[in-house]
Amino acid sequence: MLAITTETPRIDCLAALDALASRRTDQIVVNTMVTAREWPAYSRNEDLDLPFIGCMGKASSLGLGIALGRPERQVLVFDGDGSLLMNLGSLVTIAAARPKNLVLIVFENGVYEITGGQPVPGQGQFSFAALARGSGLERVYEFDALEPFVAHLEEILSGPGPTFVCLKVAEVGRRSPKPGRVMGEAARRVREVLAGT
Ligand SMILES: Cc1ncc(C[n+]2csc(CCOP(=O)(O)OP(=O)(O)O)c2C)c(N)n1
Repeated sequence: MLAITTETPRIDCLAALDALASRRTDQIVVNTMVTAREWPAYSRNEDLDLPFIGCMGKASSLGLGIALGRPERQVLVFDGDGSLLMNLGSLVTIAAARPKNLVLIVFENGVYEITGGQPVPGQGQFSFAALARGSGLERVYEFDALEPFVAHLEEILSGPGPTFVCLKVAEVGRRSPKPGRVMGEAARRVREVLAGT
């Protein structure tokens, strides 16, 4: 497990999305919670984006299913901390299924940001990285500063998964725009791209 901590307490969530967008190539990106609202402004390959709206807790499971169904294609999942807490069992399932092509990134901001910033239970008392390790995942990263995250991004994206990344981010801090695309349309477009049409 790699845990890099510095004096900078929290990563700028939007800067992290920008860094991910600039290194993302042809990966499918499942994005949910605050990232579903903010990712469209950064994504350079919207045809392979799957916004997952309202389905709190399920992004990691959806990402696993897609990764197993399309093993030739890397799948990135951007999850919320409250959301992942609702489905911690998916970490065990992912570790057991061992999808080489899955990268699960949890944006840990400590709050339910899109519903108004209510605190996520247990803040500061638990560690996603430790939960991931304890679930059987081996490639586990945790960052609380942008620079080391960016420095490790290539390694994160190129190494064999399943890979788990915890980003300790600050709240975006504004009312993020509602996603413009509906899930059905996005899923149809992803299917078309994968089918080569
Ligand atoms: C099963 C279920 N419970 C509650 C909600 C309402 N809800 C939608 S998003 C959200 C908060 C999400 O928080 P988090 O996963 O931490 O993501 P953030 O908004 O901070 O990015 C809540 C409570 C829901 N959509 N589904």
